[in-house]
Amino acid sequence: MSKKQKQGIHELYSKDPIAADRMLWGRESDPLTRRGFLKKSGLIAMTTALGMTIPFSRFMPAGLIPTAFAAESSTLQIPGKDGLIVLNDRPINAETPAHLLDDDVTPNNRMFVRNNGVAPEAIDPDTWQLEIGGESAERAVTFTIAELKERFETVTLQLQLECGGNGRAEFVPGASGNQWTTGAIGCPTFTGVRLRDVLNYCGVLADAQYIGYYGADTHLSGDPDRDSISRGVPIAKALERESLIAWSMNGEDLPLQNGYPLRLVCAGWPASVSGKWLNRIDIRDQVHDGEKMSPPSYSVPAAPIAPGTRVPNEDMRVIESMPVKSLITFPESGTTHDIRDRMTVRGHAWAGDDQVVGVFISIDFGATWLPSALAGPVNKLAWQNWETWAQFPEPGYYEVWARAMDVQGRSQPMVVPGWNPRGYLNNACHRVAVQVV
Ligand SMILES: Nc1nc2c(c(=O)[nH]1)N[C@H]1C(S)=C(S)[C@@H](COP(=O)(O)O)O[C@H]1N2
Ligand SMILES: [Mo]
Repeated sequence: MSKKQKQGIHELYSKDPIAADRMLWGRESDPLTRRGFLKKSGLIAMTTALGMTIPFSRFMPAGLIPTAFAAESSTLQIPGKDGLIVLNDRPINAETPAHLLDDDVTPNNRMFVRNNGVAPEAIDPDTWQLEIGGESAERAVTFTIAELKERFETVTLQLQLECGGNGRAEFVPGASGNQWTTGAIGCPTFTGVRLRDVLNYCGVLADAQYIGYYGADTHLSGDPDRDSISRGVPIAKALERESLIAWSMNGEDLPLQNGYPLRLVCAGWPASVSGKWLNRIDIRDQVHDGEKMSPPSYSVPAAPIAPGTRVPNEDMRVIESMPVKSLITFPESGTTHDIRDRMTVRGHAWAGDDQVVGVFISIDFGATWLPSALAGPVNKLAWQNWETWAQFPEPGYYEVWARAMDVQGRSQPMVVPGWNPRGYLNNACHRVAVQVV
């Protein structure tokens, strides 16, 4: 698909999205009920902009903007990160385009970066200290990284980290914050010690409720007394076998931007609970009250609300396990495909603390779904790989959609779910554009 083809409607949408929608879909279209059809003039405008027909246009949900029109952003470079899209350079935030997440295990140079503050400098791993304390610790203990390695069993697990705000860019009305599309997710292997072993060594008192982490990054204001972020998890999650204090990612030192030399990994929950540049963990006798721990941070309304509604903090709840989701990592969106060939479609799927039991794809805007071959996770809280193929009936513009279902029967919505003020938890189906010739 040429850049020029994409630009036509993208321009139309960026100038006046409401007028563009009205022109294409007509007034009567309702994106929530999916009633209403593409107007004939709308179909003509869309196919003209795309430069090709849309064979399954009769199934397009009302208000759908072809994913081929998604805007492309900057390619500023972060050392050690190749091809990531930088969303913000202070603090540094960068996401990974879906097709660069094709590896079963996310390489270090493809792992997204989400910073709330400024990464520490001049780090010496030999003198780095991790202090364990808090009201519910029997005794406070300080460890060097060498002592952690010496004293506790070393484990390596593949663990998925997804930012709670991944997908935020799709909410309407928009939410402020980094405009993540689909790339604030990754699943590298981490090597470290189990958090539970370290906590038990220090002694977890019976009244322990939560753990809270502290990191060595500095607040954007430069104020040394302010934490950029200090979150945590309930004690049960902290004591899970998969919760790690890790010094290594894919067999190498953690990349600086991913928390070198030490980080917490509590996978399956918003990645904001996985503290980077880790230098302190408190065992708390109450819900941890660190920076960005309480609503509205990393919180959603306790009950559904209309888009755009203001929600008082007391009506919000802190996000725990993340919802079921999937990503198409091959083909790359915008690809051109020969009609004679069948097209391999593959990607990953994950479901917070749960397992994924099925991934389906659609090439006709969700009218019909094809199952994929889905592998089990290599260990609990790792994403799962899936693969299938599609054959197209005629040339034209298609979208491949993927939809995963978790073990509890929960599935991804085809439209953006549950609007919330901060734009968290968008687990709508991933869509890639394909031009069949
Ligand atoms: N110390 C510290 N830990 C942190 C953060 C941070 O800004 N500082 N960001 C959190 C958030 S919001 C996310 S999504 C993940 C991102 O991890 P990554 O940058 O390694 O992908 O780290 C979490 N841990
Ligand atoms: Mo995050």
